[in-house]
Amino acid sequence: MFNRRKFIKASALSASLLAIGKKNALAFTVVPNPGPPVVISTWDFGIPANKAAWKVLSAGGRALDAVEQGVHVPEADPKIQTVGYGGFPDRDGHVTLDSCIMDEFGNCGAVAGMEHIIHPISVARLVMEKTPHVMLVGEGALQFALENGFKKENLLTKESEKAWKEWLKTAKYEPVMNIENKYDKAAPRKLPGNQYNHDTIGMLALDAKGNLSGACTTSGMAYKLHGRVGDSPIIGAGLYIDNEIGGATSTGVGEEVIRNVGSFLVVELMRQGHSPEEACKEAVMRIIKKKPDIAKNIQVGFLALNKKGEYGAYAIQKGFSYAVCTAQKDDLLIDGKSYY
Ligand code: SD4
Repeated sequence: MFNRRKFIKASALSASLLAIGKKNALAFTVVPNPGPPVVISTWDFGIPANKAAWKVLSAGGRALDAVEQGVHVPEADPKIQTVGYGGFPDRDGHVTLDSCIMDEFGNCGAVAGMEHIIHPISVARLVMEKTPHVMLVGEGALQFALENGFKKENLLTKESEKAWKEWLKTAKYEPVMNIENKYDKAAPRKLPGNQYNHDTIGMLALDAKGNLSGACTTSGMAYKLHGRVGDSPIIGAGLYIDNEIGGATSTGVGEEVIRNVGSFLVVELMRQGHSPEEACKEAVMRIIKKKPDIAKNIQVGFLALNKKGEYGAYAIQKGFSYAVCTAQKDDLLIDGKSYY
């Protein structure tokens, strides 16, 4: 039977979805198949990261090695305050890192809330290769890393400590979007005192043999509650690879990605025949549909690469960038437009 109240509610929802969709949500390119090898990764810092991955891929190396080497670049860069060394700490001043990795056989490994190790992605890989488990957290992850020869380091740089102390004056927790997008003049990337941000590197690679792997690594949301874990180390949320179909990764407010099992969803949508971009768009629209009021004020972006080497992305808000490296080009795409 026709239910007027339901109809009005549905119309209001569609109107608000449309409003968010029209104003902000963005499609990022339908990409012709460049063929393998291909590596793509989130945000501007994906450019140097892709270069490191490309060294492995262009030499005929394995996608798994490429993504590990690739994300090592932002993990070790203290100027990138959202990944690895130099990452913003949590509310209590601890730099806690979340990472995961997945290979062409469906093997995966992850660490969450781990302190003191510059390359959490390599610890995640070791969890995958040397243990029967998928994820280690906190103290246990650190213990495992140290037992396996990783060095204990102080990851809190002077700059991030200064920003944290500045933040403590008001201690207002409010994620702000897209600060890594430094090439896009329109993007609201320069934050007052660099106080809040949330930019992860998610990387997907297809090697010359046609195999896929992915990595995702972050210091998570700046000034998060101690113990908070986002989507980035969670297989299916921050990263998913199915070597028959493709891979996906995410960036942005992890809670919404976890609630929608975002990266798994994107891969499953590609399995149903959607292009990488369409699949990312549908995953974004589900987030918007479920929580239109929250979606207005947050960023979530998905990036996907299929088995043929086609790639695409979609984000709730403007300003999402991703880097692409193939034999034909090295590019940065900002809101679907090539920067170079
Ligand atoms: C998180 N998704 O911890 C991560 C943070 C981030 O772009 O991406 N940012 O929720």
